[in-house]
Amino acid sequence: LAAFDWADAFRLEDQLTEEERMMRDGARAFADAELAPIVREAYAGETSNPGLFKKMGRAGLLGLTIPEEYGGLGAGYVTYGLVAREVERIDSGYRSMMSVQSSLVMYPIYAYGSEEQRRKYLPGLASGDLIGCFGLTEPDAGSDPAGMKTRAVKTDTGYRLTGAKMWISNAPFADVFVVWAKSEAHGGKIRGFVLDKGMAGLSAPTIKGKQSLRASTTGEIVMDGVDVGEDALLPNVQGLKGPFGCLNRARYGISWGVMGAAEFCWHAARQYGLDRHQFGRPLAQTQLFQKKLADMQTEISLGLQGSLRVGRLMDEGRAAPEMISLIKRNNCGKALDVARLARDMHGGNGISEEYQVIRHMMNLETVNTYEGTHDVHALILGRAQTGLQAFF
Ligand code: TGC
Ligand code: FAD
Repeated sequence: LAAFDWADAFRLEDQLTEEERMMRDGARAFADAELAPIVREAYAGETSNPGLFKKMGRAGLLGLTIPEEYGGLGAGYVTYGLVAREVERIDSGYRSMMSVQSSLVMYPIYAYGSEEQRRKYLPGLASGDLIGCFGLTEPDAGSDPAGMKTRAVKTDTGYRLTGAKMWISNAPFADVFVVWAKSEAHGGKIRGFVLDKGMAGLSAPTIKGKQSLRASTTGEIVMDGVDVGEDALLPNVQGLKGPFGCLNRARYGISWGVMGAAEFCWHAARQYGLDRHQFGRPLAQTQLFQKKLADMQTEISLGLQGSLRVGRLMDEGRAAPEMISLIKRNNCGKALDVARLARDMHGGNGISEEYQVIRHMMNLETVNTYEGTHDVHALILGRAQTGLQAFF
């Protein structure tokens, strides 16, 4: 009979290539050395260090799937997912910093940009010398980005952008802003623009007071008549499929990432139950405690297996967006359940930052909401199986 590894129930390890394992181990070493020691202070102080981007860049974690000629590694989507899992094992905010840069800034410049735009931005974004952000959400358009108000009006030399974006990761310290606006010159269709820090009329105030994802900096993007040249337009896409093409990749990465956060919480709860005695025996020797551990193990094992399958299909060019909705929704929801259980299993200690499970729990509230809420992904899946649109 085969041995059972409680921490790797379906032998995920055996399903990875040597190269994927190597990249994963590198990301874990980076996360342990550079992120774990600073996360508690960063979270408590609601600060994130922009210098981390250079460290991530040096470790090869930015733009993993972008070809080497533009500074990336040309790696596959399974590798990308494995790296997200290791970074989010430490904190969802750090994974957020990384995935915005890779999937939401580098990917659209690579996939929809001109050759000049690729050469201008991608190497600096891959090394972390440049920091990027992605502006889709607005104060009055979140789940329904088609309702955006930001406008691009044609001028003699290019476009003038006016509008405001809300809840934008990395915006306050970003050098490069990928923003989406309705362009009158293109029949009101949504188009992507790449803006540079320092342009007249462009600002990015910080949103303070977040009780979740505090180690990642979030801001607004205010565009008060920002004049850009024709060369700021991403020429090769129009319509909502532009931003959604980026979201597919980021949502997929999140499905792996949240499993990393959930694994941290599960392992912490197991160890706590082994160490702590009540009623003369370890908590882990009670039936209720073991049932909770079994639920955690089950959901995480199934979630990882689902992400691996979708990752392989992405690498083969056979993944449908609905598959990504399924794993983003389910893995976020289950990770949140696991974190809440782990918080409970730590008793009073569970609310202390020292044990870290409550930080993951708070973070996962954001991750369950951004990149399409749990319910919005349910509606995407509902539409796919009934053919009926239930958004409005
Ligand atoms: P709908 O009519 O469904 O589609 C409009 C056009 O878009 C195309 N499309 C897609 N293309 C590629 N991939 C996908 N996943 C796509 N989904 C739709 C579609 O084919 C169509 O193309 P065309 O050529 O026919 O025009 O659009 P809708 O307006 O009905 O949208 C409905 C809905 C709810 C599915 C969608 O709007 C949605 O997903 N809402 C959620 C919004 C969201 O996810 N926002 C994320 C903001 S970014 C963020 O949160 C970053 S946080 C990152 C971090 O910090 O880590
Ligand atoms: P709403 O759309 O107003 O939703 C509120 C509630 O209503 C939710 O429960 C939702 O599920 C529900 N709901 C909405 N529509 C329906 C419907 N048709 N039927 C039933 N229920 C519905 N955006 C970016 O563009 N770039 C970023 O970098 C970025 N980073 C973020 C970082 C953080 C920390 C946070 C919190 C958000 C970030 N976002 C970013 C925004 C994020 O994508 C949105 O918050 C998210 O898409 C939800 O939009 P909303 O907040 O406007 O909520």
